[in-house]
Amino acid sequence: MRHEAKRAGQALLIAIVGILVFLTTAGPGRPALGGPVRVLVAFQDGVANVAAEGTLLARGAVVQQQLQNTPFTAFVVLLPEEAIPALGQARGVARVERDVAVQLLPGEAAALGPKKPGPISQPAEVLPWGVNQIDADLAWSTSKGTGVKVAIIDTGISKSHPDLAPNIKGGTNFVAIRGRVDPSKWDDDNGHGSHVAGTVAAADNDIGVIGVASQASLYAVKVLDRNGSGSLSNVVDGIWWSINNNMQVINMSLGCNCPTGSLEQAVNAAYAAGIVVVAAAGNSGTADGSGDTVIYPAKYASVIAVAATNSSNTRPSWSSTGPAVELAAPGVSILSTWKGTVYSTISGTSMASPHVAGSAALVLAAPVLPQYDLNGDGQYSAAEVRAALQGSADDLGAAGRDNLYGYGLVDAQEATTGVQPL
Ligand SMILES: [Ca+2]
Ligand SMILES: [Ca+2]
Ligand SMILES: [Ca+2]
Ligand SMILES: [Ca+2]
Repeated sequence: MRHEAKRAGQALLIAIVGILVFLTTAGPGRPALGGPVRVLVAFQDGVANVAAEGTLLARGAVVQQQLQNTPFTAFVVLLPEEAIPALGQARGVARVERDVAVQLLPGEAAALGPKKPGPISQPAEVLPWGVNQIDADLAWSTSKGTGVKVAIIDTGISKSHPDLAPNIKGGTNFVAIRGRVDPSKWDDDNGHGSHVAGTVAAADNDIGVIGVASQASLYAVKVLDRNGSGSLSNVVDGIWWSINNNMQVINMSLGCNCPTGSLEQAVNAAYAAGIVVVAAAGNSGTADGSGDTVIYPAKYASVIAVAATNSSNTRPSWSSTGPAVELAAPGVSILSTWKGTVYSTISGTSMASPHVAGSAALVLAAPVLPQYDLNGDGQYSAAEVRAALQGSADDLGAAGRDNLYGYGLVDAQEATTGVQPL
């Protein structure tokens, strides 16, 4: 019922938005005044939709959409920038934040992938170098991540790809097409999300590639459009969807320089709910590796920030650095699945992150190792999976944890089996 009410309300509000004409006050030589900005308004627990909408309308906010998965009422609205502070003070309002753009990371645009459909016949299966480099293949006699639920918060996942289809178990969509959001339209129209999904869990058959966890269950959470663009509010809604749908691992190969309370709250809630949250550290590194260039959400303490390495276990100059970097994984010239039925080789920390997400899936489906079962209850919590990934990582660069590689190269074999490769 609540869901139906939300949808009906949304339809009405979209109609209202449709008849509005926004006046711009910008003129030659004058700064824009009073132009509406997109903001995410989260209400305190227990504030009902009707009360929330009344508060918004009274302050001139025009509702664009309602978040569908948050345990509290939240709307995306258009509002003059100068009205933000007053709305933030209104009764029942928890936070008001700019609904900034969230994107694929620089250098990972769709144009990098093949544009035409590939051949009908599929290529013979190969083991991608990155999957080999982290010794995932040496973990497979112990675990293939069977049935572990991994949410890919990205551009969708190709429904038709024969190397992904066996492991795709569901999905949802937050991207509007012609003003309408259809949750069933999570097919990938960009390619990036399918690439990430393939590194996590491309099937072990006789075609294409093999993912780190070839029997994990993939869930497409489409928050980025065909150009790789999306909004903070959709990422936040996607994280809450993942919590509500009992995901065990979240991969976010996306981000921005956008610290916001709503994003931090969502990833913290996911981690508290037992989800291993993994994200790309960013492609904003400096040549000498100086500076703190890790993006959000990777930068939050509840998220595993993953930097990139090449086949020589060295950081490419674009891989972001800083105290938040937790692990490193292959991110240069990574072969994986693409949209439609084809394959693509691309680079980025977006490609590194799913090597770690897949490794987390392997650990979650493996027998519990006493050295990582910190509280001795015979199960792995998200924090214990994290401890396993950190504790087994192979140190790179400066001795011990550092700002370029974190704890080092993720070691899927040792994290899963307890056996350190030779
Ligand atoms: Ca395959
Ligand atoms: Ca435990
Ligand atoms: Ca190791
Ligand atoms: Ca190190």
